[in-house]
This record gives sequence, C-alpha cells and structure tokens, in this order.
Amino acid sequence: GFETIQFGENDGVATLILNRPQVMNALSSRMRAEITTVLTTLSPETRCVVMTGSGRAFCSGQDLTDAAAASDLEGTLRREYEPMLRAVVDCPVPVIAAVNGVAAGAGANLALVADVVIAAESAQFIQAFSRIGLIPDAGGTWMIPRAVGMARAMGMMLFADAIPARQAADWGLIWQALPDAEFAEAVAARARHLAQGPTVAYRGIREALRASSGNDLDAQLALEARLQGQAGRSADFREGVAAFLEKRQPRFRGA
Ligand code: T3D
Repeated sequence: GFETIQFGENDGVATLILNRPQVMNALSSRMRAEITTVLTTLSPETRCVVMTGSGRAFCSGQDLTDAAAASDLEGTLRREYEPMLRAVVDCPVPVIAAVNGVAAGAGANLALVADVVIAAESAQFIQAFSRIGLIPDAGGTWMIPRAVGMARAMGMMLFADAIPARQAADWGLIWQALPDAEFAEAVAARARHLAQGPTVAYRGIREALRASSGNDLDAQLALEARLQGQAGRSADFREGVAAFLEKRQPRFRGA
C-alpha cells in the first residue's frame, strides 16, 4: 500500500493524488519513490494519467522538515528527484497535472514537467526556492525559460513571486486556467479525451515536441519521419481515416 499518495485507475484514466494535505503535499523521500513507482508500473489499459493534490494545495515542494535531504541536496536530487521527473517525461501515456491549488518549489516544477497543465484559477505557481536560499531545481531552469522566455523566468526565480494561474496561462507556462467551479469536470473531460484517443500518436507528439529544443531542423524532420512511420502503422490511424471517410466518430483502441 501507499502512504503518501492515492492511486486508482478507471476507464483508462489513472489518477495519482499527492496525499499529505496537512503539509500541503510536501514531497518526502517516500512520496518521490511512490510517484516514481506508480508511473513506471502502469497497467497496459492506462491511456492517460492525472496527477493532482489532496486538500487545498497541489504540492509545496521539498518537505522542509527532512534534515536528511537537506544535508545532501545534490544526492537527493540525483537519486530521488531525477527518477521521479524522468518517470513523468518517459511515461508511456500523456500526463495531465491538475493543479488544484498552490504549487511551490519542486512542486511547481513537478506540475510543469507534465504534458498538459490545467490549473484552478485560485492556484498559484511559486518558484519559492530563492526565498530559502536555493536555486530552482527539478528541471525548472530548463523548462521555464523555454516556456516563458528569459525575462519572465529570471523575474519568477529571483523574486519568487506567486504567479496566479491565469497569468501562468497568459504567459504560456501552462495550458489552461479554469474557474474553480469548472475545474474538476474540465480535467475529467480532458482525461477522458486522451484516454479514448490515439495513444501511439500521442506518444509520438510528446517525443517530438520534447526533442525539438535540442534538435536542428534536419534532425527534427528525421525524427518526425520516424515517429510518423510508427503512427502510420497503428490500427488507430486506419480507424481515424476510415471514420473520416465514413463521416463518423473514430473509435481509437490505443494501438
Ligand atoms: O533535496 C532537496 O531538499 C532539494 C530540493 C529542493 C526543492 C524544493 O522544493 S525547495 C522549495 C521548498 N518549498 C518551499 O519553500 C515552499 C514552502 N511552503 C510555502 O511557502 C507555503 O507553505 C505555501 C506557499 C506552499 C502555502 O502557504 P499557505 O499560507 O497557504 O500555507 P502554510 O500555512 O504555509 O502551510 C500549511 C502547513 O503546511 C504548515 O504547517 P502547520 O503550520 O500547519 O503545522 C506548513 O509548515 C506546512 N508546509 C508547507 N510547505 C511545506 C510544509 N511543511 C514542510 N515542507 C514544506 N515544503
């Protein structure tokens, strides 16, 4: 059983709930291990993962009461944070971060590494690290300037301002900010959409976009050709074309 998360799967949607609400779902060593485990052992039926927080926060980042982690930050990052972030990026199916409340420090960057970030309007993103004398980690210094540009990335990280969800969406840091009252249903609808979609194509889209910032045009064209070759051999591609020609909705099977 899990101590720090809740995990369940229904109709192809796996839901991972960060579950230490008394500390705003701060990341303990155990929580990092549990997140990594579930994301690397998904059932073959899973076609979308939703990651969210229990209570009023998404995640407050590193558990600041953990003296062992604080005594070896470099080791903790390499041994525990990297596998967790890799598990999100390398997840075989799309990961939605459903940011229900504040996302601070490594908790913000855990959300931002997901494929799609949907936030409730009351949520905030805080690169809190410099408030306690650290630099942004968990991929933040790689992802954030790519998403929002250098000026905004510098400002967010040097000042550690709380960025409201609406502003994060306007800046292109996240996909959508939604009124709190609509948030849960909208996340569920997006998750259903992905769970019923062409999983092979989704995997190729994620791989191509993630590779793009390290590739020149020639390398990216070659990657697109290879990934499109794979998508073109999927049953879902045949079904997609058949459904279009028959003027009906496709029934994708995920292969
Ligand atoms: O290996 C390594 O260690 C390196 C990795 C570092 C990565 C990092 O993530 S460093 C950044 C760590 N995170 C932060 O600095 C954020 C700390 N938290 C906050 O700034 C605030 O709690 C929030 C902005 C997230 C929320 O504020 P608010 O006012 O809504 O709630 P609160 O009252 O501050 O928090 C509620 C409780 O959660 C409180 O405990 P209490 O007073 O009820 O007993 C608070 O201490 C606890 N809590 C919040 N965040 C953490 C935490 N406890 C442990 N660790 C936390 N990160």
